Amino acid sequence: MSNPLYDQLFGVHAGKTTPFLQLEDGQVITHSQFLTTAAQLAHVLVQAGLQPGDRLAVQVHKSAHALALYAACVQAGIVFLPLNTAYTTDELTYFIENSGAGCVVCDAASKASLTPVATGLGARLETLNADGTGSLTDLATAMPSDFPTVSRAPDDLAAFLYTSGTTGRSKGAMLTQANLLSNALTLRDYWRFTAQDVLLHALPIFHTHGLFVATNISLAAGSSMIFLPKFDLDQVIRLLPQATTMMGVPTFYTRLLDDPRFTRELVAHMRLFVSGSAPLLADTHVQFETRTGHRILERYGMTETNMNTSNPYDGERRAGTVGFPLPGVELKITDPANGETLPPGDVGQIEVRGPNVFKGYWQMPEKTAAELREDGFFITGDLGRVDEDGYVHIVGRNKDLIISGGYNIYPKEIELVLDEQPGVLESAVIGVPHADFGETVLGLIVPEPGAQPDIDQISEAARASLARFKHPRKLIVVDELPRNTMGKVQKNLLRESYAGLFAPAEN
Ligand code: MCA
Ligand code: AMP
Repeated sequence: MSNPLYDQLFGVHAGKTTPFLQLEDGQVITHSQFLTTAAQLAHVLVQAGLQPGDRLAVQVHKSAHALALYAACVQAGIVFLPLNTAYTTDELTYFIENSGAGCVVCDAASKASLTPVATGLGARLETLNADGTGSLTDLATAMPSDFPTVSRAPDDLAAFLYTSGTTGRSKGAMLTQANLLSNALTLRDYWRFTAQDVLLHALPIFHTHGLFVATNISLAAGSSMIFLPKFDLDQVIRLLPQATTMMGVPTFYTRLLDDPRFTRELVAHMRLFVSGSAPLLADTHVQFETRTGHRILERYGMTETNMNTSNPYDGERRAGTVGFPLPGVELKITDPANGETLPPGDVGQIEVRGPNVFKGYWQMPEKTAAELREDGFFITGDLGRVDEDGYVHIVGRNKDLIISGGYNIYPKEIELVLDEQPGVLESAVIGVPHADFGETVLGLIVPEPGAQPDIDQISEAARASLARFKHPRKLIVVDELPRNTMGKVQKNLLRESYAGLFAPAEN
């Protein structure tokens, strides 16, 4: 009887008084203290009626307790479903309902708005605040500090992460114990993480990057983390001297480069900087090396697959590429029209297969079948090519997706909101280059004949239902949208027309 994910990431640290988390106020939480908190939380979840395989929806601020809740779920066999703290009540309602979560954990500030939602959907509601207080921890303090780990098979579900779709409906990506564990162990070895490492962790923990890549690798290696609530430039510069490694989205690196305090001396001792979630401009890569002497290691992954490729640790980290398929991961470039493998060097859709690839979308068999082939290859929706040296280049997307500061935004979801507004005939949402976020959201609105849409009212409607990071940075009224002969809106033309709108710095 075993629980591979718990045993190998968490259980291995039982009884260790080695530091695991260093918080912004300097407080250190040892592995053993962390596991005790997790065990107590696992008791609370079980007493709340959650059984192995049930979902726990969690929208809380980043904290040591929030991370312990993930460990508690793994230990109790409960499926962990973390949610972006920026999501509105409308967005949360969908996730809670779609996942059938048996319990919801939120910040006390959201309790009033989420209580009717949880009650209506038959889910229990508990609170957990950024400082570790809340009804959940009140219950946990009285619980035993040991929890009998629930047995799980490698194919059992460990987590759901929602990822939006081209139709505007989010899909719950089902990740198994084996998906998470295989990737953590592979990356630990590939990037040479050891117990001596200290990872500066400034990413959110509701996505793959901060939760599975950064945290799971640190756990697998026995490393410690400087665990910051968010990316705060001053704090990161203050704490980098205590770290050996950092992981971030490209915005982290461009913000650091924009600051004169970010010098070669500040990071001379660092072992590794990793970037992912969005394209790192070759220019940023070069600037970073010129400034610091370090070459950022860029890798490529997805919610559905964890990490697929990585630049090498020892070999050449090539700017503008995402490196090689990771050990155990197969990657091929295929013709989007028929799925046939293309000759080397050709541009096509990227497909991947391996132990990292998810089990499918929760209760969406058609969507699963459309993206996950029967032979196990997952169609990523990214367009790329493999060069003569084997490096993978991502050259575009075969999916209508905007990535802003590492957050994925699906235009369809925003268009659906804009289209509903008075005086709007139709809309198109595109991503345009942005110096800080890489891309940002632009909304183009075509009025109904004779109508004059109220832009302020439309912005307000978007604010009410969509998370802040999805809000169009600008809304522009246009007479019509360019269409091809099939009637499809030509977003590539729109992207070209508005490319200079936010004047990206030499992007
Ligand atoms: C914050 N805002 C944003 C974003 N973040 N708007 C657009 N895109 C964003 N990413 C809003 C804020 O709410 C604020 O609104 C305004 O923009 C400016 O906020 P600012 O203070 O500049 O932002 P910040 O709080 O410093 O956050 C920027 C950030 C953050 C540090 C880049 O977005 C971040 O940590 N991103 C990482 C996302 C991530 O982990 N992605 C991994 C996904 P207002 O002015 O109204 O207050 S996993 C994944 O993609 C795959 C699997 C992979 O390969 O890793
Ligand atoms: P998500 O759906 O949040 O998991 O985002 C996954 C998507 O992020 C991928 O399909 C890519 O389009 C993009 N992505 C992740 N890493 C990189 C990278 N290093 N370079 C370019 N795009 C990336």
